[in-house]
Amino acid sequence: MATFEGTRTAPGLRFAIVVARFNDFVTGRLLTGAQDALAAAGVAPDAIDVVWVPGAFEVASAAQHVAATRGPAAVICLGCVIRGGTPHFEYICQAAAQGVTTAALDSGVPMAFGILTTDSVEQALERAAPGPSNKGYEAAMAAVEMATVVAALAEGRS
Ligand code: INI
Repeated sequence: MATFEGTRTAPGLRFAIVVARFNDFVTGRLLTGAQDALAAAGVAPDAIDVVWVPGAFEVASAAQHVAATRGPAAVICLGCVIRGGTPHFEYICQAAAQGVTTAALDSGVPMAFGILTTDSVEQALERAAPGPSNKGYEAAMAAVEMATVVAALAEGRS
C-alpha cells in the first residue's frame, strides 16, 4: 500500500495569489493572511506572485492565466462576496466557485478557494481577522499541502 500526503512546508516552490479588489477592506486582510501562511511554510517572498483583479467573478480567469504563464505549484484564490452587496450574489458565488474548480482541473495546477461568501460585513471581517483562522491563511495552507502532495505523487514518493 502506498500512502501520499502533503506537508505544511514548501521551500523552493512558487505560488500565485489572485485577489479581488472588490471589498478590499476584507480581501486585503485575506491577502495578508495568505502571505503570513506562505512565510510560515518557508516560501520566499520572491517566489510569490500577487495578481489583483476587479472582483470575485474575474478570479478564476486570472488564476488560469497565472497558472499557464508563471509556473506556480498552486494558486490561492481570494475574494469577498457579501449578500446584499449585490442583487446577483448567487450568480457571482456560483461563477467564482465553478470557475476556480474548472481552472484547477483544466490547468492541472491545484487552486485553493479563499473567496468568502457571507451574509454580512461583520461575518466577512470575522473570517479575515489575523491568525490561523483567517480564511486567506487557511487557503494558503491548503495550497501548500496540495502543492506538496501533487509533487510527491509526481515523484512517486510516498
Ligand atoms: N465582486 C465581489 O468580489 N464581491 C461583491 O460583493 C460584488 N458585488 O457585490 O457585486 C462583486 N461584484 C463585481 C463582480 O465580481 C465583477 O467584478 C463585475 O460583475 C464585473 O465582471
